[in-house]
Amino acid sequence: MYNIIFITHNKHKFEEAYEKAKLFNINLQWINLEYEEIQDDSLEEIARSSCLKILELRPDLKDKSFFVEDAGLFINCLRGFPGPYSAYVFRTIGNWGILKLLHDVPDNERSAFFKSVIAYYHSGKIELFSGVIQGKIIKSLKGSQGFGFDPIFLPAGSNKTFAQMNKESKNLKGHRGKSLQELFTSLSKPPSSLKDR
Ligand code: ITT
Repeated sequence: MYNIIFITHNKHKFEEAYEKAKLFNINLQWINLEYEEIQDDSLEEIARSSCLKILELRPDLKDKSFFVEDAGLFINCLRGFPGPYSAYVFRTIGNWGILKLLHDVPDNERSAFFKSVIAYYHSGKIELFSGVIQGKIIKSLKGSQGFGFDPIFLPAGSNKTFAQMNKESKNLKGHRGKSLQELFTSLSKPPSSLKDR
């Protein structure tokens, strides 16, 4: 059984990842660590630099395998806002603030996507994995599961928001489920079939 560590202070993110890891027979451990995240327009840069920051703070993790994950909601009619600034925007204006910003925007112009980027550290290297889910911002909050922007995000082809789905269904469709799938699949491959290792 593979042991890896997910470093996040977000319990919901860990729970989603834990569920997914079980399917791959991976034992996922949680380190709930607060660290300073850089501000950048790219989730990839933020995730990569978080790994480096963590190694500075916790040199004992140099010999371990761990990952961080950075995610954001990108609303097309707002030119990708809040994107990499999603945590700040959620803390400040929240779901109601987003609904207010989109108040006059018609149904066919409310498209948005979530993106998740994982930076996985092992043996002195960092590898990136990502996942995207397309959908749209609905006009009111629906559902009570999940976290963050889940109640206002309707994935394409679904009649339920992420907040109306259980973790398993969100993981099957969602951005984080997809980036985790990429990471865990790469870990499950025999070493000889892995490129650049
Ligand atoms: P860590 O950085 O400690 O992992 P975080 O909560 O700050 O936790 P992110 O920076 O990745 O996580 O996410 C930024 C925000 O985007 C997050 O606080 C949520 O409001 C929102 N978000 C991210 N993933 C989401 C999801 O799956 N569903 C709903 N909202 C999400």
